[in-house]
Amino acid sequence: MSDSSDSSLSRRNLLRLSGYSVGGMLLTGVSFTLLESLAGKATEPLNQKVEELLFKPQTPVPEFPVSAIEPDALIVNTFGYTPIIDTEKFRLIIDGEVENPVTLDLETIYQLPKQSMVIRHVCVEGWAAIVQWGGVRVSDLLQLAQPKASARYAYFLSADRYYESWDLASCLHPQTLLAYEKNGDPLPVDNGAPLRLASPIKLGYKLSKWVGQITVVSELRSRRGYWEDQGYEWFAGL
Ligand SMILES: Nc1nc2c(c(=O)[nH]1)N[C@H]1C(S)=C(S)[C@@H](COP(=O)(O)O)O[C@H]1N2
Ligand SMILES: [Mo]
Repeated sequence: MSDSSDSSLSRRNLLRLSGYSVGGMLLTGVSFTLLESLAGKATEPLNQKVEELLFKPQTPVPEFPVSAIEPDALIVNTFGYTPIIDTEKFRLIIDGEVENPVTLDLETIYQLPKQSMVIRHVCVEGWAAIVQWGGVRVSDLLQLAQPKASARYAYFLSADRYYESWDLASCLHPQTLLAYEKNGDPLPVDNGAPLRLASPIKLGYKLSKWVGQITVVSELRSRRGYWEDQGYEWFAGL
């Protein structure tokens, strides 16, 4: 970023990120990329394929009005155990096929642009719920880490050992969030606090709760997802 920048938003975010250094060497690059994404400008492409995905406008799914929220319809669906997470010590790790692996605390994540949406959550077991989610776009988080040319998928690893893999385009969809709010309140632990996936483009089992790590990969591993490995469909698009 040049010193002659006149964007106060950019300066603020640069300072905020500087306060939560993710490592001296890569700080400038990380901030630069975030600022460029906030400003809506294309950086000099690292590579065509990932950059294409990062900036390709993806069709948003129509949202519901706030009045359509069904506060009691979201059924807690936890198959293993509910992990106990110390939010002070919590760190989100983004690693794998990225130029800049990052480790982010929650304060840093809360300072990133917040996205709110009212969408339908659909569980394959035959129920659905209209829910409002607030959180950070996964695309903004991946921008910080700068996926390499080889990046094609991302694994979302959860504190209860739940795991899911997604195609990168779905990760980068503007309505794919790591949510920390549900229906205007802080996300309850049973629903995946401090961070859970929310998106109108995937079935419920893709929407991992208690996400602590995003690992970008070029090839899917033999284990693709908690339910997928038991025969459920991998793409699971809505
Ligand atoms: N870590 C984790 N994530 C998970 C699950 C789980 O058991 N563990 N269940 C999935 C399923 S099948 C659904 S429908 C939703 C349910 O989200 P909720 O419990 O917030 O309603 O979480 C998904 N994400
Ligand atoms: Mo589900």
